[in-house]
Amino acid sequence: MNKDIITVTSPLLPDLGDFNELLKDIWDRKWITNNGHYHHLLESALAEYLHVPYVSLFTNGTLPLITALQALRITGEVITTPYSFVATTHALWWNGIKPVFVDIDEETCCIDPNKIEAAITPKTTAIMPVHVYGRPCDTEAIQQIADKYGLKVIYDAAHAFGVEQNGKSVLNAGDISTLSFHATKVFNTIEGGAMIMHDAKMKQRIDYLKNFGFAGETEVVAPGINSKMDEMRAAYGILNLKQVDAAIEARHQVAIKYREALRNVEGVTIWEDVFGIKHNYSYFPIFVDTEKYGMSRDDLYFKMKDQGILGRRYFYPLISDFSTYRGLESASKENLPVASKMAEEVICLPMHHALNEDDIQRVLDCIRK
Ligand code: T4K
Repeated sequence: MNKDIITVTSPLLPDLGDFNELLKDIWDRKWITNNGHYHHLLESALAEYLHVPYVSLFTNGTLPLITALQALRITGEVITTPYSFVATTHALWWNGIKPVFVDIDEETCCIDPNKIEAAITPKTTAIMPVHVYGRPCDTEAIQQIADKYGLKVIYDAAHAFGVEQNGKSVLNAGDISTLSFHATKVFNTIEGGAMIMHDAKMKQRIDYLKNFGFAGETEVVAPGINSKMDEMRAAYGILNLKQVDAAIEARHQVAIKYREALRNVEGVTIWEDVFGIKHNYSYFPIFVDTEKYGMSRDDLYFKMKDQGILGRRYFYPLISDFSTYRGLESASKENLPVASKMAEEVICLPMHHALNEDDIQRVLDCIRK
């Protein structure tokens, strides 16, 4: 057995020499956090790269979710998906909001717009969908429902860095979108995140909120929090932004090889690229049908593990199955048949810029044999 471990992802790291140069500059400036030089540079560079009007940097991808709900004064109930990382629902809970889970669409694993209206009650104030694996939600259908019922839409776009649909960034959909720049993401700042908003007024409000609500030395305009990105991580982000296109292209090449080899494997469903979408290849999910494949998802998952191939079952268990949430009415399996099925079948294969031919072959051999 080959003992080299192949992990589901591996962080994109800037050149250490280049990073040292920027660190030296930060040391010289003696300004290490609180809206510094590199913070400004990264916000502008990201707005340009992502084709969005305003970016506000955060210290991770969870705090912009929590802060967005505060900024839009969301209360009561929010419709969301159970098929995500647990931070999506936690952000609601931290705001004292009741999550209402709605089932997902099998083609995208994103919230199914056809099932949203039935979950709306007089207490519903917003929808919080997730662009799972970077596949865009049906943003038009979701916006139509939101407009009809006067609801806000906050997209958890943690996986959707750089994703475009018909030439437009998906990050411009809804009222606010949030990103994660965690080490495991396509673009990372070690820990980090961002919020995308449409107007200068909201950008200003968010910038206050992430700095304790300070609107000047002696004025606090809201009960804000501290979620500012420091200068070291902003500088690291500037360097990573320069190589992220190459990293995405390297991921694309891995996806091509996986697809060629797995397209005709009985019982294994893979996703193809969708016309009109600029994908970021952040994850490569496969879905295993036990009967047709002749082995269950978990058996394949543990077989891979035994061979040092650390795929991950993102997103199993469903958020609605965690003890914190499973008492909610909307968390029942009967309410979430598609999400339950996908969570039982999914394995995210290793997918990152540094996978080599041998790694890819080992993954494929393990699945095909
Ligand atoms: N919304 C959504 C939809 C999200 O997916 C996430 C985060 C968030 C919100 C919240 O954003 P953040 O607050 O995290 O910025 C990981 C990440 O910690 C998490 O950011 C991510 N989603 C989630 C899907 O995955 P784990 O527990 O699976 O990570 P971990 O530590 O097991 O790492 C996975 C693999 O990555 C390792 O096996 C090896 C590799 N790795 C990881 C790290 C941290 C490295 O090679 N180097 C590293 O430094 O949660």
